[in-house]
Amino acid sequence: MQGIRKGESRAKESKPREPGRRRCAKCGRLDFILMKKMGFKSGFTFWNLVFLLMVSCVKGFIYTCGGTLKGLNGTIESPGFPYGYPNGANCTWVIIAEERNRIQIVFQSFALEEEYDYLSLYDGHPHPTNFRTRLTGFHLPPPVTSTKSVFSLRLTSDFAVSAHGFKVYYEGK
Ligand SMILES: [Ca+2]
Repeated sequence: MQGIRKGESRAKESKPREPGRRRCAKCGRLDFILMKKMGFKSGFTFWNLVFLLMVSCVKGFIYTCGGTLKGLNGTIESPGFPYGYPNGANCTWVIIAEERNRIQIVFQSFALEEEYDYLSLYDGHPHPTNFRTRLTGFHLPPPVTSTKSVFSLRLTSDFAVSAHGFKVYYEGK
């Protein structure tokens, strides 16, 4: 299975990555319009405005989601599945099973922009010491079973190009 926006992906590869410029293209236009309306009353007003726009730009870029799941079983889908997850996603799901139980996750669908967007798996809470593997691309990963009663997934995407996303079934055993 290939990405849903193959053309877009290729266009991206042919150009050098310019995160600052791409991320703030909208803000740049807004900046210009606002400056025109307000005029340059003073340097202080101008730099205040630039700072506010930079803050709103960075805020608008990050998309957070996820949550804590405590049921015996269930499914997790990336936001927007299967029509594409947002750019700038930083979503963490923590699955908590009953004590002494293990958690098995079975992938039902998986498509993330290869080498740019990732799903990180943690055998426990989403802490670097629990890091298990990082998945990307368009191949369905094999099932994974935790060694503890907690298992976490974290989706991170960059600033451009999306794909279907993922869907997993989890079960406490
Ligand atoms: Ca991406």
